[in-house]
Amino acid sequence: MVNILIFGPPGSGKGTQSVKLAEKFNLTHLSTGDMLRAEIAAGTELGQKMSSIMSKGELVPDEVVIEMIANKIDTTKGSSGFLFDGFPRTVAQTVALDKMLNERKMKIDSMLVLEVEHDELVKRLVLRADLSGRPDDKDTAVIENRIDVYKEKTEPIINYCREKGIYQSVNGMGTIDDIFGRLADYMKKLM
Ligand code: B4P
Repeated sequence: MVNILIFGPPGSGKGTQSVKLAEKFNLTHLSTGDMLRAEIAAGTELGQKMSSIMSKGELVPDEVVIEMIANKIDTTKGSSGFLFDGFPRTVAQTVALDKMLNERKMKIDSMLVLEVEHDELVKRLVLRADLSGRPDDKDTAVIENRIDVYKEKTEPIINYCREKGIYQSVNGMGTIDDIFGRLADYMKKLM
């Protein structure tokens, strides 16, 4: 089993690259953003509660996403590893993931951090808004808030992973294929 965190600010290409990496390396792609949007689309009680938090660009409560991830890990059979996309987003989520994996005789093997300039992040998300219809992509003030939340609550995870010796920075600027090539090179060393 190889378990990887794809990490980076909103718009850094986590979702885009995770789909391609999961296919190439036969990993199970777990995106908490996708899981939450599926709850909203299905009109569940949880989805209704989370919708207003997400449309403001704030993080949903830790316990909600931790439970979602634990369920997915336990119900996925025959996987050769997990690619975590958009999870963890707080140090508390990271500690919970570590514990969850340890209890199941697994660990986080690497954290690949996509580095992208601020203006490029905003540009990508504004462009995506038309296609995605996502309320959190439509408004530049919400996009800026998401980037601020990332810096305040999510970026501290980098130090946690650096201390564990699993942090790897990756240039996230350029074409989707260029970035995929860089990520795939790191992945090959881990497989
Ligand atoms: P996410 O779904 O994770 O949203 P995201 O940060 O915007 O990343 P995403 O993967 O979608 O975008 P990507 O960078 O691939 O989360 C949404 C919300 O859910 C959060 O704000 C939060 O409220 C909640 N949530 C999710 N997980 C949570 C957690 N663990 N805890 C608490 N709350 C949580 O790509 C963006 C765009 O750029 C795409 O259109 C893509 O085509 C384009 N792009 C990518 N690479 C490019 C490139 N190289 N060149 C040009 N365009 C590129």
